[in-house]
Amino acid sequence: MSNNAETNEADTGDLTDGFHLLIDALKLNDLNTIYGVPGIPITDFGRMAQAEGIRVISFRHEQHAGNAATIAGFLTQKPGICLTVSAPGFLNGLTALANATTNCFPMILISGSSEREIVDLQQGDYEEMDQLAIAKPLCKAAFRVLHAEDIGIAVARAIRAACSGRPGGVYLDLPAKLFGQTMNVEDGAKSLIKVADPAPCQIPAPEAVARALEILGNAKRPLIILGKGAAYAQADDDIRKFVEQSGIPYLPMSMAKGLLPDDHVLSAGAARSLALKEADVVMLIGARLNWLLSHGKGKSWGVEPKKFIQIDIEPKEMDSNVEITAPIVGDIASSVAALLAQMGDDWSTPPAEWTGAIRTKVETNIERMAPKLRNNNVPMDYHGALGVIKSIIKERPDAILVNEGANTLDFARSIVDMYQPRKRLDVGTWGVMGIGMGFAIAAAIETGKPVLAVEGDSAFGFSGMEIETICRYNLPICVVVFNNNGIYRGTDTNPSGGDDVATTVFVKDARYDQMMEAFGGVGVYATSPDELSQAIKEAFASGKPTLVNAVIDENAGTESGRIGNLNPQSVVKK
Ligand code: ADP
Ligand code: TZD
Ligand code: MG
Repeated sequence: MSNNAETNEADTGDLTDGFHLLIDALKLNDLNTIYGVPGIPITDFGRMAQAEGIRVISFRHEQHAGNAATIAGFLTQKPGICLTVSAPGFLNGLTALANATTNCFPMILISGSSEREIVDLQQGDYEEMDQLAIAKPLCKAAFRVLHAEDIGIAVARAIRAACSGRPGGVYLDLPAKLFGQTMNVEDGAKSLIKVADPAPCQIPAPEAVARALEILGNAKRPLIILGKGAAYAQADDDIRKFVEQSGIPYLPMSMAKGLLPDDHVLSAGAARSLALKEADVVMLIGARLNWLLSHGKGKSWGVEPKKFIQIDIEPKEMDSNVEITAPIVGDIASSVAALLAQMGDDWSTPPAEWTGAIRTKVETNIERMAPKLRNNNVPMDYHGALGVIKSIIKERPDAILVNEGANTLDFARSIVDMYQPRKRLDVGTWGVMGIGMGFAIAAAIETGKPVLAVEGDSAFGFSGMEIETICRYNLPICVVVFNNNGIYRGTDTNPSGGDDVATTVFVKDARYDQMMEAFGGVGVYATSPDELSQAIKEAFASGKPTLVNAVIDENAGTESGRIGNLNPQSVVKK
């Protein structure tokens, strides 16, 4: 303990401690919700935080609390806070911390830890682990606080690290002893920091903007790709204005859907292959040229060389996969505003031949898909079931759609139109299963909007126990489990002919709806599109926690959904 934190007994009336300094530091920075799991040494901290008006949402497993914090960060631009106990709880939270960093979402994992002296001498403390060292490679920054007087600084640094530049995960290590350290109240208050401007604008260089406009203006077949960085930036009006004034067709990445409505006349969503293949200039706004865009090269990008323009706050992102002819390093809000300001009245929209070709393709593809989406097959296929979800989101564009699975994800992404920004939350950059219930819970808590979680039966299983959390907090969440009896399909057989079932299949006709009923929620067993539609509508109307077990034809899916090509192939013939 430092001198400042040392106090004598006579002062007890005017004392504060580590518990309260942390609560005050969070509140001072408008961080009013904590997602976590209680236990030594943070149980009392959770209680005190609740007593002091912070909303503390207790989960059944830290990974889901961490996922909730992560998506809260995406939705609000404030770091989501996840609170875990030492070693095993901390480790359970790490996947979410790493996922936050990978997806560029601001999040702070705060974990209690064991006593430094014992950990460092490896003397076998309760839940001993050198957590700081383990967290470091998985986040943007990691800090340990040893003195109560440093809590204010540590929280400020954590916020800045999470939100500024490219956002990401931050780890804050709080050894048990810290919480009980005392300090004079006034000195304590003075030690806290209200972070001014946690995500400072990064204004792009005017030359960079001019270079980009020059290339874009001379393009014959330009394309804009909007990524989840653009959705995160909350520059919705300017992004829409820029797309519309430029007259350039755009493709939204998964979580950028709805930034402009998917039925917008410039949306190339339903002509993705054509747009990527044929474009001569591609402008990326908050989207990386990673695996989700085939690294900007190869078959899906056509034969003709392209020029790339990229807006990103992270300078090192430029040229990471292919040459970026016109990098615009800056925050998206400032960069798009600068583009609009420099575009000028003489801007000429792209040749009608290009926009017309895309439009025609979009219309043909939508027309071709329409009858499939209206099919009434029982058991349902993905199209029949998602046709229902598509209509429901059209009626309730303010609802938030959470989505994970393989076929369940890929079909939903292309079939279900989104109309408002940040309404589609999914597996993100990693394609990670298990985000479902954590994302759904945070979406409901942070926005107060109805949430529809469309989940593969495997995907749901990763976070399924959190439906108890949903019921406990009585959240307006409707979970729809696309139950095809397994991973990708329910039809695989054991190649050895042995008694064990195949590795990808589950118990047949499992009743996930009955799980929800076990916790007092509404469970519905739906076999037809009509039943599915009615169940979701009732859930939205009542706001009650609901789980619809949607029976999907176990033959309907394909291996790995749309990314089966990523599976390695064995050369051994057996
Ligand atoms: P998607 O998966 O939708 O293609 P990515 O996660 O690959 O999107 O890319 C998001 C990009 O957005 C990241 O490179 C990140 O640095 C960038 N980014 C995030 N927020 C901002 C912002 N406010 N301004 C500029 N770039 C941002
Ligand atoms: N574990 C984690 C954490 N993330 C993963 N992505 C996987 C495993 C592998 N995986 C996928 O990529 S999709 C998926 C797994 C297990 C589940 C697909 O089955 P589903 O969806 O039931 O959710 P469909 O509709 O049956 O295809
Ligand atoms: Mg499945």
